[in-house]
Parts: sequence; C-alpha cells; structure tokens
Amino acid sequence: MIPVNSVLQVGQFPEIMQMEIDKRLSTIQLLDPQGIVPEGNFTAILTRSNTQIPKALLEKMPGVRMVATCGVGYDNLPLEHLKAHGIKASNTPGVLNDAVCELAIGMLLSLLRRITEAQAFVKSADWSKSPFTMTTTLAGKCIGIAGMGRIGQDLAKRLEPFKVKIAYTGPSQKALPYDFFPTIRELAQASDVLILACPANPETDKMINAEVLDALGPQGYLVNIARGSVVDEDALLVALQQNKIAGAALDVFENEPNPRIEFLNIDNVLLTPHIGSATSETRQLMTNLAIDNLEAFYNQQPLPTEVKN
Ligand code: 8YV
Repeated sequence: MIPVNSVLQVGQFPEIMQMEIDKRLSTIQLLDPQGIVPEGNFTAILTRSNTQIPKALLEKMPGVRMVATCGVGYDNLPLEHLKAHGIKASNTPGVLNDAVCELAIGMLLSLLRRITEAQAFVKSADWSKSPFTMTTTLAGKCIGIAGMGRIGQDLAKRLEPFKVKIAYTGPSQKALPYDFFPTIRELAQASDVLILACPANPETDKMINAEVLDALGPQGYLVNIARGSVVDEDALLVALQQNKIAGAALDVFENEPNPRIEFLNIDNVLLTPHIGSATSETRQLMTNLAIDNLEAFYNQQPLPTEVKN
C-alpha cells in the first residue's frame, strides 16, 4: 500500500497518465523540478523521462528512497547521486516497444517515400503541372540499428518482412541473426539507413558526428528515436544543408520542446515532437508499470523493472 501523499509527482503529465495515477494513489504535484518543494514527508518521486530530476531536488528531500520514471530512458535521473545515497530507481521498459517501433517504421517509410512532401504536393495543386519526384524503395536496403536492446531487437524483427538486410552496433555482439559492426562509423558505412535506438549516456553522447554522417553518405538516411543528445546537431545540420546525407527523421532533439530553428527550414527532414511512446494505450501501460514499481517498493518487494545503477 502506498501511503497517502508520500509520493511527490514531478513534471507535467498528460491527462491520460494523470487519470491512471489518480486511480491508484494520491500524490502531491511539483510541476517544475526547479520549483519550491511542497510541504510533505515524501519517500518517493514519480516522474517522466522527459523531466530532468536535479540532484538539488533530491538533496532537499532526504526522505526520498525511490524514484519511478515513466519511460524507458532514465537519463533524466541523477544516477550518481541515487547510487551514492542508496536510492532505488525504476523505469518502464518493454511496454512501449510497439508504439516506439511503429513510429520508427512509419517515419522510415515516410522519409524514404517523402509522404509529407507528397501530400503538400497534392494540396498545392502542383500535381496538375508536373509529376511528383521519384523516391526510393525500402526493400533491398541495409538498415543499421545503433543499440540492440529491447527496442532495437523488436524493431529488427518488425523490419525483417520488409525484405531488408539488418546490421547493428552496440557495446557487444549478441546472438542475433544480423551483421555486427564494432563501431558506429563502420555500421554507418555499411548502412543505407541508420536508426538510433540506443540509450543516452556518456558513451553515446554526440555519437553521430560529422565523421559518422560522412560514412553514412549522400544516399544515406538517419532516423533518431533515441535521444537528441546522441546526435551532434551542428554536424547533422551541415550534412542536411549540404546534402551530405539524403535525409533524416527526428523524433527527439537536444532542446525539447524548442528544437533548433534550422531544422524547421530544411526540406529533407521529417520532424515529430517526441511521440515515440505517445499513444493512449502505451502511456496507460507505462504509468501503471511505474506505479507497480512504487507499490513493490513500499511493500519491500523486488522492483518489477529496477534500474540497475
Ligand atoms: C517519453 C521516452 O519519455 O520512454 C522514453 O524514454 O522517451 C518517452 O516514452 C515519455 O514522454 C515518458 O513519459
């Protein structure tokens, strides 16, 4: 049983998630993690992976022993502080794979077949003047996946029916039926499309740089469903503006919700507002999994999806 008002809910939650929260527990809310901590004897935090939890907030609440984040990514948490103070953390892996993989494939197809430009072409009545441009087929291409964790592996399985070759990179080779490349540059060189499905951490920070984009090449495409921090956006903008790559589909950005204005003025990009897990069904599952972790914590049971920090 979660004690009433023992959980501080930090950040903005969509209504669909708040409804799930309100069904199962009563929380005190702090919309801005930099704001003034409300009065209360908080022993846990409930947040989302798009809300940065500063170390300073936790220092103001020494009674907090558990942080549950809604999201598979937990780069929003001060992991070193949590570890140093023995504070448990949980995320919500697995339940969002369908939504994230479906978006990745939708963005991939839309990027290759230039669907958003095609719709604008029809709506602008340009069709009566000339045919739309030729695009390119997914079948036969090599799809390189950076990050072969739960989402990367699920995405690879879903891509197989599209008659593509799949390759990947990551910290280590896995027992998978796909070509492994030890470095992101080698993977980019071998790929027609590079899909980023890796966690955001010091090893992946700005991993997609000018060298990697050059290796991907002028016929290559980039799809980012991971985190904006994985891409050197200066290098990506140059590559897109100078057609060093063919195009990019981006669901995540360094500065959300205000991505760099240059992205808004480029034709060969597809932009979405970090909606990978943003389906009603998925957000309900994520919210309930986060609360399951809180319940396990208060019942002194193993956490269903503990962050191994
Ligand atoms: C968002 C995500 O964080 O799961 C992740 O890591 O990036 C997304 O699910 C979502 O807004 C979490 O509530």
